[in-house]
Amino acid sequence: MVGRDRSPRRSPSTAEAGRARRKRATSKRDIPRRIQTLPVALSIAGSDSSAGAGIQADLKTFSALGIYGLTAVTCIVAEIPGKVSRIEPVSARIVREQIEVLVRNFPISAIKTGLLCSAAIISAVAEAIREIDKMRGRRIPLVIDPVMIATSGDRLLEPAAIGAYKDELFPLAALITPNLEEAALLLETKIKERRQMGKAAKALANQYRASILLKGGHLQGDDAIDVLFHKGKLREFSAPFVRGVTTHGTGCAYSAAITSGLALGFSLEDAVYRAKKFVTEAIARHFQWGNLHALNHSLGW
Ligand code: PXL
Repeated sequence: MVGRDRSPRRSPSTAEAGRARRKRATSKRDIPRRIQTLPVALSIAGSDSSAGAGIQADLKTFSALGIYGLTAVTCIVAEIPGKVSRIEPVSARIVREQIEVLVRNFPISAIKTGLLCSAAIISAVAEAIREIDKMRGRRIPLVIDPVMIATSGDRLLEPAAIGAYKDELFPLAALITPNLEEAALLLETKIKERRQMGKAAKALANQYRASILLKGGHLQGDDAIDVLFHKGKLREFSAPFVRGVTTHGTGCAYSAAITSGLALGFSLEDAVYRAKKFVTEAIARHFQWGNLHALNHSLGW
């Protein structure tokens, strides 16, 4: 006589039945297999351990704005918001190689640079970008955030690197996005009032044959006003200045958002307009842990 088979297989427990159901729900057949694609942008920048600036900020911004972000790391910064502890550059050779392998394989629509650390790295980046332009027979949209000094006041770029920026990288840019301090260092003059911003933006645009977005964030007043000099015209972008937030990496998020806009095919003016809105919201809806603040990069366009 054959006895009743009481093996768990024939009479599954509730837990097993649940496991089987979950397995069915995630079986290969149910995963959409349509090819998905996104516009691609590349950030060439430093790593910020606290993830509010640098490549971490760029990647968060790209993701929030519908862009697949790639990175070429230039240096590693050990820091928390407000305090840079140590910076170590990587070799110019590995910076160049990161860019080259990406460019050979991904359909990159736009590039941004952030902290480039040294003259040698700036030269390597400029050489790699000249190669891309030559290969494609046209200029790739390049946004340069000429990061020199952190919001905390810490110097991030070696002084000798300013010459390399001017001679090698700026001439390849579609847009350069200095803040007032950076513009003052580049022009070797002081910019103290709003009235002087237009003139400074024009002077930089003429020197480097690129459009200039001069960010007036740190200037007095209730509004954060930026001036864009593009195709011979000046335009102002203004947003209420959000007080009481210790911002860090605002410039990174701003230039990454502009780069996202260009990768999506927006005009430069439109990309700047929308990026300004994105950054203003990211500040207003920041995250906070005690007195540590961080931008909220997760909001969309
Ligand atoms: O926000 C400027 C900046 C850019 N890039 C990196 C940084 C910082 C500021 O600290 O660490 C990597």
